[in-house]
Amino acid sequence: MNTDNPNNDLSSDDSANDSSANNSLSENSAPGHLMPSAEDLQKYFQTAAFTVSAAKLTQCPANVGLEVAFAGRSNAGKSSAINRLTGQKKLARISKTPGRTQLINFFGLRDEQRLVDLPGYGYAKVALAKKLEWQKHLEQYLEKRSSLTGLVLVMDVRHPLQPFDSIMLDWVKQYETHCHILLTKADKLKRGPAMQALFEVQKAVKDQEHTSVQLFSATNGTGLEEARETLFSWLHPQE
Ligand SMILES: Nc1nc2c(ncn2[C@@H]2O[C@H](COP(=O)(O)OP(=O)(O)O)[C@@H](O)[C@H]2O)c(=O)[nH]1
Ligand SMILES: [Mg+2]
Repeated sequence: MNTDNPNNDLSSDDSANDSSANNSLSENSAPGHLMPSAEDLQKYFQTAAFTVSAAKLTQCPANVGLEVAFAGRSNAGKSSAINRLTGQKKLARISKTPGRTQLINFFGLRDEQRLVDLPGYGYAKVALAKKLEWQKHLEQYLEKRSSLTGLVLVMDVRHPLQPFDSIMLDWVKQYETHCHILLTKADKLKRGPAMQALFEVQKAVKDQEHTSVQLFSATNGTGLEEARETLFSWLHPQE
């Protein structure tokens, strides 16, 4: 059954398209973790609703409950990933002008759980001073948000592990946050090259604790259920 939001014109059955379910390091679902059905996961993420945009830490919602933040270079596909995960085509505005918005966008799920769209980085037209200011705000966010339970690091599968991504991976190590890498736009590559990219990134992060990686596509739903399961387990640590 397809219970996707009517706004979503990607009308294919999510689970049928999830062709990469076994492709990731499978360290995300703790033993005994009760995982809802694909349909219930979809319903859970569909409850996401925009809460607030923050230009700095003091404007963020109360630091209670748990949240998962999406980081990545401008244009990597963060907003598209959030839209696909929540089954809401227009939730996180997909910008055709990369780097324009420098705001942290919060989307509330049920029970003080949130998804957070962090500002993009790496767009050439953003001045250096702006980039440094952004970096300061982002680091403050990562350091001070005790409700931050995990970071989704979104990379274009065709250009993974850029300098920005390495900075993020260092911070993940420093702040001991979970990290799940989405190698997105997997629909742009044939299976062979996509798997090759997956193996390379897996190899690069194999010594990094609490870090996993998978293929993803906001366009055709590759890896959708796997990503939802990872985020759900982070947001429900006791279940
Ligand atoms: N083919 C394909 N294009 C994608 C995918 N995800 C994002 N895009 C495109 O990449 C561009 C940037 O996406 P966006 O979500 O705005 O990136 P953000 O800057 O990281 O939030 C847009 O033109 C999207 O349509 C995907 O999985 N497959
Ligand atoms: Mg965006």
